[in-house]
Amino acid sequence: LAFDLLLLNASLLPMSATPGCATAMRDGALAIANGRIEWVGRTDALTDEQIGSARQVADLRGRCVTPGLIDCHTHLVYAGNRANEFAMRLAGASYLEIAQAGGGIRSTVRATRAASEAELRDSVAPRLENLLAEGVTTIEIKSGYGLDRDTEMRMLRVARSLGGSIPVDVVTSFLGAHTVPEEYAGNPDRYIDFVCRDALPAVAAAGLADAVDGWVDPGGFTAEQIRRLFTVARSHGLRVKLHTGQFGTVGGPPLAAEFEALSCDHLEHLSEDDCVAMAKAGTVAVLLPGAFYYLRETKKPPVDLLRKHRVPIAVSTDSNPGSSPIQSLLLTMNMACVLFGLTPDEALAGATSIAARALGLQDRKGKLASGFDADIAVWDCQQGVELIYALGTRPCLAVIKAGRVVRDRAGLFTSDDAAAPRGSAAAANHNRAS
Ligand code: DI6
Ligand code: FE
Repeated sequence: LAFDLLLLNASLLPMSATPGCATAMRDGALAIANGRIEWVGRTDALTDEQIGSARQVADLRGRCVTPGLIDCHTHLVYAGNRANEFAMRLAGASYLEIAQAGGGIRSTVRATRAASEAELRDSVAPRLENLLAEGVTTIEIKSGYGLDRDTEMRMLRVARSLGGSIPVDVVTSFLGAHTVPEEYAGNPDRYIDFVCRDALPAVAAAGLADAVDGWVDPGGFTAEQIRRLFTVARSHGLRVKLHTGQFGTVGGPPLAAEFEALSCDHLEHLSEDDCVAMAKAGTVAVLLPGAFYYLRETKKPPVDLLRKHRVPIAVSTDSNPGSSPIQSLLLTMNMACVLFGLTPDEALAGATSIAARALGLQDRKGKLASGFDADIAVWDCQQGVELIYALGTRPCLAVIKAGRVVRDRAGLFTSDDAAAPRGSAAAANHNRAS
């Protein structure tokens, strides 16, 4: 069996045991064939013949290799920005006050409704590029800035189309129940009727959503309103997830657990009973330290309780124009450690294997293991903790997506080797290394 691509002498962070990923496997090797990881082991376990017959070989000389990062909660498709609200909050206004005065999510809804599909696509591409430059290979993108049927569908079409033109897997969530739009002001139940009877069925029929999301919180919807939404989601065979516990406790996690939600997201306000229910349902806790940071919150998610009850913890940017205008998953992982007290191990797992689980992709993504998708990042460091320790260092050297080298900033895969006759690739690479 010939490999398409062989990585040699890497410090591998396979993420296959949780926790325990900070210690890299030294002198690791990884073989790729047909877009999948074929084999993971030690370089000295490979025969010369195996190395010689690989189509392409790269000697990574001790550099870290992780699964491609996964950003499992973003609102990346939107028009306009809310820099003015950032300034207002710095001057003392609160996020909920701004929202109640017609700003907040509704302000982005106005801009997004006015934007064409092409305009939305053009504005999201550079945001996505910023995430991908840091080794992200899978991203979840939500709707939720349309809040009418056509704009919600336009957002989801834009999100879906990105995966076709950019080397990234995009998973979509329908977030029609993000907030009550202006035209339904004061009538949240009537708006939920619309979402359940009109928007969600249309989205489901068009195959535009992989999951259904909502917001249960003070300032958002009630658990009873979202129960109606989740019931309709289930009737369409769609998994659910929930924004909840950002500003208070109003019954989000138990509802999510009842519907075996993929994840509950935010969770600064979370009780021990909530943790028990989530653990039992297999629901992932997605922590969003960017929103905590930007809104200058002080109440942190109860990480000790999540650990105690073995609720899997993921970390995500929540990238959005209001509460978390962040296009860096590495920065977010650093925040999860510095602000919330996650260990570097937990933050790495939270942006790989556990993030995959939050998207229902745990059998294919987020680990370096045989049979998994060959989505891989190569880093300019020797240990995983270095990815989290420093800020602003651009440590991602190369990205492999579905077995193909799609980014190679340091020429690790450049290819006098690829052009060389089979059998001499390893030798050529070793020569250059010396
Ligand atoms: N929580 C969030 O963090 C985003 N939505 C939500 O319910 C923020 C969305 C925004 O402010 O535009
Ligand atoms: Fe969010």
